[in-house]
Amino acid sequence: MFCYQCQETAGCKGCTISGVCGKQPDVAAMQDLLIYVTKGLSAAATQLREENSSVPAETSRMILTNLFTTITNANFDKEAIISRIHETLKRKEELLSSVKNQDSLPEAAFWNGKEETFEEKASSVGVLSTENEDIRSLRELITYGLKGLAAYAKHAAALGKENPEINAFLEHTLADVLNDSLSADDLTALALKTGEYGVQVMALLDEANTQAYGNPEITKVKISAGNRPGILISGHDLRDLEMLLEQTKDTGVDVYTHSEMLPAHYYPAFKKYSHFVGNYGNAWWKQKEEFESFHGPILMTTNCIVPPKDSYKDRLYTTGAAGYPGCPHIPGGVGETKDFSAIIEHAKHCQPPKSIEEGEITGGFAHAQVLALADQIVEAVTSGAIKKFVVMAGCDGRAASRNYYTDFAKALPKDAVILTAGCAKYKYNKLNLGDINGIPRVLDAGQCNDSYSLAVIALKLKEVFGLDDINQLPIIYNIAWYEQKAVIVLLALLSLGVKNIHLGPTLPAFLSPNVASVLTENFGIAGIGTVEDDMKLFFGE
Ligand code: FS2
Ligand code: SF4
Repeated sequence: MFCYQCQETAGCKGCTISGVCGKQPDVAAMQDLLIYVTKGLSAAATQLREENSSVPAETSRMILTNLFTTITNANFDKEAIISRIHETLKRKEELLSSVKNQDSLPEAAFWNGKEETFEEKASSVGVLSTENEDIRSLRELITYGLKGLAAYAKHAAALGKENPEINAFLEHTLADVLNDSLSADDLTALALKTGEYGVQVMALLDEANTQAYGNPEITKVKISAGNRPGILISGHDLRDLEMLLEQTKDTGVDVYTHSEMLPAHYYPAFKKYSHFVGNYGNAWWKQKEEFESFHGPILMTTNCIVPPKDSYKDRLYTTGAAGYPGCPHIPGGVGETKDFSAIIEHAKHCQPPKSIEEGEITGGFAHAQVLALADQIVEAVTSGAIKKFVVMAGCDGRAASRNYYTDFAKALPKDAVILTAGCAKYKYNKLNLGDINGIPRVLDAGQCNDSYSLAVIALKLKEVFGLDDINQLPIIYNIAWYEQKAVIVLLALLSLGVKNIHLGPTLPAFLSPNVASVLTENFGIAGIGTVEDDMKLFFGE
C-alpha cells in the first residue's frame, strides 16, 4: 500500500505497511481501486455532458459518496468498498452505452473486471502509478481537494441542496487527473480552480444548513453528562442528527454531540429538543477513552473513526459514507428517512454516560452572528482593544506536536482574538481565554466547512474598513490540518486571495519540493515554528 493523504502519514512520507489511521493494506487497495473506477465513471459522465446528454443525479451522488468513503478514517469496511466498486462499474457501463464518441476516454472508463482481479488491478492504479513526483503531487492535491469538496456536497445534498454545476466540475476535474497531456502548470491552475469550487460548495452547504436549521447564534453548550441513557452522535451530518432527535423524542434517551457535531447546538432548530443535552468529550482522536466511558451507543455519521476497542465496538454504528467491519451500518440515501430504532433500543439498555467534564463552552459565531456584532467588533478594532484576529481553524489530531496550538493560544497577546472552525478548536476551547469588551477571545464558527463563515467575516471586515486587499486586514492564518476536507478549505482560501497561511503541525507529505516551492512563492504558504519564534514572527514579541 501507499497512502500519504493525511497529516499523520507514517514518517511524514507515506504509510506503506499499514495506516497510522488503522487502514490495512487490503482496504487501502480497494480504496485505490474505488477512486480509479470513480475516475472512469466521472470521465464517462463528463463525455456525456459534452455530447449534451444529461447525467442522472444519482450518478453524481454515487461519485460524491465514493470520494467521501475514501477520506481518512471514514470507512474501514472492505466489503462495503468492494460493493461500491461493483455498483460503480455497473453504473459506468450503463453510461458508457450512451456515449457516442468514446475515443478520448481514458482507460479507466473502459476497465471492468471480476472481483478476483480487483487486487491485482488496484496494485497498478494507486498514487505511485504516476511516476513524475510533481505531477503526482498535483494530481493528489487535486484529488484530495475533490474528496473534501465531495464530502461537503454530500452534506448539502442530504438537505436537498444540489448544484449540478459543482458536480459537473468535480467529475470533469476528477477525469482530468488521469489526463496525461496536462502539464504541471495546467494542474496547478486546476488545483486553484478546485479551490474556487470549494468556496461555492461551502456556500452551498452553509445555505443548506441555515435554511434548514436557522443561523447559528451564541450558545452555551453543557459538557457534563446527565443521568439518563444517551446516544452519542459524531461526524458532520446535521440531517442525520435531525432524524435522530426526532426519533428519540419521548423515548427516555438523551442525545449528545461528539467532536465535529458540537456546533449543531448553535442552530436554533435543534434547541427545541429538550433531550439534546450537550457535548460529550473532545476531538475525534480521544474517542477510545471517551466512547468507553460514554456507556451508550455511538453513531458515526462521517469520519473520523478510530478503530474501536472491543469494550465498545458492539455500541458503534455507522451511516452514510462511514463504515467499520462488524459494526452495524444504518442505510438511507438522499430524501430517505433513516431508521435509527435499533440504536435507540440499544441505548435504553445502557448505563447513563459517566461525566468526564463539568461546565459549558460557548460557540455560535458563524457569519450572521458575527455580522450582528459587527459594530461592537469594529469599535474594538478601531479603539485598539482588538489588535489581531488569528484564524486557527482546521483539524485536531493525536500528534504530540499539536500541543503547539494549545501553547500558541495561551501565549497570544491578550488583545488577539481566535477565529476558529473545525475540530482544531478542542486544543483551546476549554482554556477560558476570557473576552475583550464582551467579545469572547475564541469565536467558534462551527464545523470545518464553516471556515466559509470565517472567509465571509474577513471579506465583510475588508469592506467595512475600506481595504483593497483581504491581506491588509489584521488577520493571521495559523491553520491545523489532518484530512482532505482541510485540503479543500486551504484551496478555497487560496482562491479567495488569502496569503501567508501557516499550515501545521507539518506540511503535507503529498507536496513535492517543487510544488511546495510554488505554493510558498505565490501564496506565502509556510509551516509553523516554535511558539516562541512564531510569537516573534506574528507579533514581534
Ligand atoms: Fe476533525 Fe475529522 Fe471536520 Fe476533519 S473530526 S479531522 O473530519 O472534517 O475536522
Ligand atoms: Fe496513512 Fe493517513 Fe493514509 Fe491512513 S489516511 S493510511 S494514516 S496517510
